[in-house]
Amino acid sequence: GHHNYLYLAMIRTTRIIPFIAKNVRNIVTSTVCGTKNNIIKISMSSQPVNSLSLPLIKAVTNAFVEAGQDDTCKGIILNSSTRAFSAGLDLNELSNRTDDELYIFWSSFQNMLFTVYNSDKAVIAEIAGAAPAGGTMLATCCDVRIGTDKAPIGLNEAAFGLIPPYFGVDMLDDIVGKRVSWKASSLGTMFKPQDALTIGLYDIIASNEEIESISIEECEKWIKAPGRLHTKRMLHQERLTKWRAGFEEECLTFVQRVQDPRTQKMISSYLESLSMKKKK
Ligand code: CO8
Repeated sequence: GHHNYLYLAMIRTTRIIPFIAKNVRNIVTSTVCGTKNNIIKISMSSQPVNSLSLPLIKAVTNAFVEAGQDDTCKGIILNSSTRAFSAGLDLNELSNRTDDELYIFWSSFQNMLFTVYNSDKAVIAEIAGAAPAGGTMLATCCDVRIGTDKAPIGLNEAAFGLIPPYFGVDMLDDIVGKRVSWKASSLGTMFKPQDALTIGLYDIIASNEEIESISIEECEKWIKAPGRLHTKRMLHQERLTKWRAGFEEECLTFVQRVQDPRTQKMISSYLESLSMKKKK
């Protein structure tokens, strides 16, 4: 609305560095960077590990929408200012919820991934910490993934009893090929960074010190290719069409799966095991 317009006007005229996306309780910040100041860095900062809660999902979505509306912005770098890139879905969002809450959650999650995947900007994922499950999905919706040697990545759902969503597997298929993707999603494999590089899930491995500058360099390389945008639109068309057509049914399937008492039990014991780990 009006508020948004003023906010965008502020970005265009003053380019204050860093500016904070206002509507998001500071769990996501957007900063301008790059040699021409035409890259927006979107940093997720929901402590401790950027698990994807509804507010974080909405904040990431808004940050991408706002960057998308900024014509001076040519590229986006998505990163994290916590120790993980993202711990995937916040499993508390799946525990003891109503059908409506789950429906809203899953449509918001899908909407975030579409928004990232559908972005016209050159989008780089700068991954300096773990990116399991939903974290992987966020990364695979970007054009390029740059990891560090401290950043395992993979659809690990099956390793603890959940089913990865079909669109997450689709995205992985497109990057590493069907056999590698199907095998990894069935076993719930978390790839070590070097292995992720070998299969093409990471495009580059960088040191912790260099990852920021390498991400900018890579983003500027993508920005420079004159045919990049139309090629991206062409290549993404098929997935987007399938995704849009299946959107609502996917939400209903999700609600059903999550409400299954076995799933509920599994989620609570997994959450418990995560917090037990810490007490050791
Ligand atoms: N959800 C909720 N809380 C979490 C999550 C999560 N995904 N991940 C971590 N936390 C919590 C921990 O319980 C811990 O809480 P507390 O401080 O209260 O004990 C806190 O965050 C910090 O976690 P760690 O101490 O484990 O932090 P580390 O730095 O040691 O490790 C990791 C970070 C590697 C990210 C680790 O936390 C981890 O492996 N987390 C689990 C990741 C995971 O398996 N995510 C999958 C989520 S499922 C998903 O994304 C897709 C589901 C598909 C749909 C299903 C349909 C049926």
